[in-house]
Amino acid sequence: MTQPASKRQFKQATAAPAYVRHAKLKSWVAEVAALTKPDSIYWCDGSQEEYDRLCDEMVASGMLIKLNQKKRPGCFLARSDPDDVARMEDRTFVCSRVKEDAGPNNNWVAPDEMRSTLGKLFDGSMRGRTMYVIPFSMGPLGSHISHIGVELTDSPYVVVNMRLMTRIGRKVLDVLGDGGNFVPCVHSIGAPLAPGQKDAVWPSNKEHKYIVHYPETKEIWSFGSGYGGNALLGKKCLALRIASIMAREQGWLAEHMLILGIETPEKKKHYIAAAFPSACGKTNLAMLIPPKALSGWKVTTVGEDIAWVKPGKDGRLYAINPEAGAFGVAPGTSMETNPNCMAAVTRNTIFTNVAMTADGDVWWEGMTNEAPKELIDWQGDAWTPGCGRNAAHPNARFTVHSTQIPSIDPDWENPDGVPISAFLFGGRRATTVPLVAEALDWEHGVYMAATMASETTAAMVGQVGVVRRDPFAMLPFCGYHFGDYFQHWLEIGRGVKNPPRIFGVNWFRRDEQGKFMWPGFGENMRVLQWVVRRCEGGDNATQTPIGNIPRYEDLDWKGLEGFERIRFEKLMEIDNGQWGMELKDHAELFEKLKARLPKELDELRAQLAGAF
Ligand code: SAT
Ligand code: MN
Repeated sequence: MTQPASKRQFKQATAAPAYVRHAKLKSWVAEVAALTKPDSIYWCDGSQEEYDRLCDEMVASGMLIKLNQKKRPGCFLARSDPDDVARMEDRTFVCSRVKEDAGPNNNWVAPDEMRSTLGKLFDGSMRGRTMYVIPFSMGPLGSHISHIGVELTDSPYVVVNMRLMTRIGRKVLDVLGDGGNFVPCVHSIGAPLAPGQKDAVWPSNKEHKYIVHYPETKEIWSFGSGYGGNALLGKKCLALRIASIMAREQGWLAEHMLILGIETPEKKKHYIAAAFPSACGKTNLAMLIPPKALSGWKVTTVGEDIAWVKPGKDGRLYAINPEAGAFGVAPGTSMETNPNCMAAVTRNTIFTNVAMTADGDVWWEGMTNEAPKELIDWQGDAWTPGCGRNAAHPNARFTVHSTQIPSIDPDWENPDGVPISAFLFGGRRATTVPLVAEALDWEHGVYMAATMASETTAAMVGQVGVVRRDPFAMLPFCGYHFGDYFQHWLEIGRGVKNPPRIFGVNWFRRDEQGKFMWPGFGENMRVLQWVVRRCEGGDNATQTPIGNIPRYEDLDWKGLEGFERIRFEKLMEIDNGQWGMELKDHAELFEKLKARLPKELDELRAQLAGAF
């Protein structure tokens, strides 16, 4: 019996399918295959049938566990290697020709030296495996803001996640045509298989890990890790590090920002883009449901991690979400904190490193008040409450397509993007930084964003809870010198007639007992409301040295009347002593960047220092 063409092709064909017309793409794929020596090459068409087949194969190999299909139809669980659970910032490199161009914010190795190191590691690294060719579009297919990449990978887990996170397959090659530009992305887990060798459930390279970007040639090479931002190369590698470089060259912005829509009771629509470091609540804010008492206000989701922002002809900035899905943090997500997200992950979702219940459902810390009596933890071991271990890894994730988010905005795929009224910048700060402050002008807003800081989270390998400067929430993602990046931001704002207003926010301030002072989650709507009213020209603020802030009476307290004025004032306090120290920290950051720091920012710092 003859098999359908797609079946026959799988794991056998090494020649590109007839529909691939791009000669340069074909020769590059052949070149990488000659280096990495996979058993076969498979061109992903992006179909549902292909996705299902790859999932079935991973279930057979043990890489995926099929969850209870009655409770979670179309859902799977992956358990990673315990050493491969997050982005690795110290293994991430920007290899520009000139070291200064990468800036002190990036690890740098000379490109020739890196190419020689990687050449050895990639030599034969796909032996015994299939090399998948994944053409993908970041942004709606054919949008003038979108860019195409092609990822070559030996991980089927990467293929299925890329299908949820981006637009992949044949339709992308149709847009690419026979000569279009694409960003070449090569990924190998770095675990070749000898004939007959049994595969690990989550293969990766224990010794060597490299996530490498070449700015001048716009290439990405990633070796040794199969996890998240290290392996799904469309995300942080292309859509932020490489895109930030392209954006500077071409006059736009690639940012670590969610995008949300707000409809006011007057039916006016505003869009806000907000930058927060990884695992600081971008997904929750993007999917926020306003408190019932604030009737008439509606929030919709355009994106939850990345925004590409371009000046429009009307003098405003327009943003697209380059992704098509969410790779969100599971722990802490619940019906209380994010009901939209809980609804999104009821089906067709890939979970990574969450715990499994006895009946094949998922669980993570914070999902319910009480933990189930027994679980299988993220490493596959029996778990009971009080055993002293986490059931889910703190950076456990779900991958889900955007169309499953109930709050998805009708314009989320608008190829022209959505007009941005405000940019928000926020970190996790236990002290010093008030709930919200509006920058006095664009320059001051750039200063605010440039000097923001946040406590570190489990999204990257390293110590959790340490305050570090994370300008624009881009510290791990800006592909070039931060001084040049600040300058680019200054120029973008000066170049448009109606730039968005800029705000700093902090949902995470704590009281003397260490408790969060602000309820956060849905209640953040009150801050968004104030932001919208500011954008509409409202006279609802008072000026301080660090920006315009709301007075108690400027926020809508309907439904939260118990939040007293005295508590609010504590939450908004601008303490001279704390700000004196804060400004010393700003000076320290600027000292590191001084070779390329725009002088306006240092002038603003000096002015501010005089106020405290
Ligand atoms: O691992 S990812 O970079 O994809 C997620 C994150 O850290 O934001
Ligand atoms: Mn992120």
